[in-house]
Amino acid sequence: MNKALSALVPAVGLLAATSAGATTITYGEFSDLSAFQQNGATASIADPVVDTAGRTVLRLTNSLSQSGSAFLTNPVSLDNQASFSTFFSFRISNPMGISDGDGQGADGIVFVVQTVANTAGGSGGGIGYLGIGNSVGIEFDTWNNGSGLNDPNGNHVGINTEGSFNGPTQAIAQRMNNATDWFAWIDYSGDTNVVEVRLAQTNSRPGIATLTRTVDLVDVLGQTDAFIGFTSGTGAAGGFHDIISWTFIDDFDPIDPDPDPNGVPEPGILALLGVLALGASLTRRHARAG
Ligand SMILES: [Ca+2]
Ligand SMILES: [Ca+2]
Ligand SMILES: [Ca+2]
Repeated sequence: MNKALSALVPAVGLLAATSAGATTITYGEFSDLSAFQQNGATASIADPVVDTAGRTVLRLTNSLSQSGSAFLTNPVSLDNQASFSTFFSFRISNPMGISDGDGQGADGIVFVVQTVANTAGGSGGGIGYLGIGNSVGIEFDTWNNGSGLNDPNGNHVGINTEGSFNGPTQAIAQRMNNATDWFAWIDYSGDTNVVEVRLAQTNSRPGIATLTRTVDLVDVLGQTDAFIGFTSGTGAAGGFHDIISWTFIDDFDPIDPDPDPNGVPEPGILALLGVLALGASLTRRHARAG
């Protein structure tokens, strides 16, 4: 209950208006969870949580047979054609309980956009998302529940609506239960109604989306105010499900914290590289002359 009350305090310091009028919410770490409504198992996990890498994280679940979630108490306004871009890193560690085809640990994490802040959905294969209506949920699912929950295997991403695992899904080759950092990007354009999800093991934004789905977000939500956050679930298998960092922009503005050094540089960078190359050339000539 204390958590619920403290979550009513707005996180003024975390909000920053951009030049385009969009709002950016950034958590580089999670030592202050006062802006969150924590539900279910997440509310029962004492804060702050420091992971084995010394980082203060948002731990959603930490044991077997849990359902938990954390949503920002203040809704975001999706007035910019309902578009948004978000980027977060997560880690799933300490696998426990039984195993599926790819090994131990379950059930994953879901990034959720919905219309209320104080809910957590079904445990286990529900990943804390099952049953949350008027929602879009991007799942990072680590347990194979089979066709009953539309799981293609035990390690995949999916883009769902209405608290139902209604797909599509994309299998991920490397186990997400591997206790390393994962990086996820979710972008939604209200102009095209396309949700794009990207998943990588580095923080360089992949050029190609891992999975896409056409969704009319405002139609699904029934409103433009939305609560954003994360859910998780565990069952006879479990693990520590941690969000390490998170950025959310209430406009279509794809985030790339570490542009690919092998990619095509910006024109300004090309000019700088030209100056550096000239300098290097002059240095070589000088060296030869000496
Ligand atoms: Ca599953
Ligand atoms: Ca699934
Ligand atoms: Ca699995």
